[in-house]
Amino acid sequence: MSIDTQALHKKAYEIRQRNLIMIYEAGGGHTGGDLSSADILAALYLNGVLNVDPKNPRTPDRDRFFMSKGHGSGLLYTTLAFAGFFPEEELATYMKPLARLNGHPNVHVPGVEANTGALGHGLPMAVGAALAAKMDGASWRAFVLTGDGELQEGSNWEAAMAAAQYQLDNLMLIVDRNRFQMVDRTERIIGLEPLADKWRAFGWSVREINGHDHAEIMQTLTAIPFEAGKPNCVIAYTHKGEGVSFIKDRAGWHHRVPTEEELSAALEELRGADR
Ligand SMILES: Cc1ncc(C[n+]2csc(CCOP(=O)(O)OP(=O)(O)O)c2C)c(N)n1
Ligand SMILES: [Mg+2]
Repeated sequence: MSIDTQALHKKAYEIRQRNLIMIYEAGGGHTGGDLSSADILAALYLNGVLNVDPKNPRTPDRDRFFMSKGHGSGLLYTTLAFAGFFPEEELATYMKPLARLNGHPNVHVPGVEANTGALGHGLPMAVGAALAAKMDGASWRAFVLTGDGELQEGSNWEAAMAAAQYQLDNLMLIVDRNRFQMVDRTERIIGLEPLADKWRAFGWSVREINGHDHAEIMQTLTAIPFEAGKPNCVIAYTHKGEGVSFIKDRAGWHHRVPTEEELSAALEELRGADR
């Protein structure tokens, strides 16, 4: 690990800790999926993958990021706060009445590009954004993170065809391939494999990575475009609940909130890995 990736690993574990506290205080949230995407979000926002300015979040030439797995709003907000888009203290208002930190991403929050969470809509939006950049001759890129279960939504595959048709090599889809959806493993509900081959067949350039390895994440996300004229797909193999042994790979933790005892045990584990 280089110095940079070590620092990023530490940040991702700090995000996980703050995120779990937020879910506990709110009495709601999506624990397993937040923990699985934390390393990817940390790389995007805290290590310069996305060209965004927290002090000027609407600057026209910014990269656009769509959190298509919008149930991960807690993770998105925590990362945006860590990146400086709004004060960390606001995280205490997550899911509180009249607060803007809603249970799914809300465009009124600085840094949030779109309201998402009805699964299957982030990729279509990102395709539109990437096409707009091409039509404007602009150099910004569109990134989107989907869940793997989310890919069972047919809208993704319509968007996939459009992206290839328009040669959107300024578009990057990252799939959080944690192999679980809400109640069970994806392959036991509507199987996705061979997932990489499906994207290739749809005309995309595909790379498969360990979604918890910061060196691999950084190398891959900064390599856009993988091939001129082709949209980019990163299948990031992750674990739902990564970082906490009693949450990891357990379907029951999709949206379970930790008890006080579970929270302190989880924080202790996360602090131990925070090196
Ligand atoms: C259209 C739609 N259907 C159902 C839901 C309810 N829902 C929220 S999360 C989820 C499971 C998503 O699984 P996955 O995409 O694999 O996400 P992750 O494992 O990263 O949490 C479901 C069914 C939704 N938000 N939107
Ligand atoms: Mg999943």
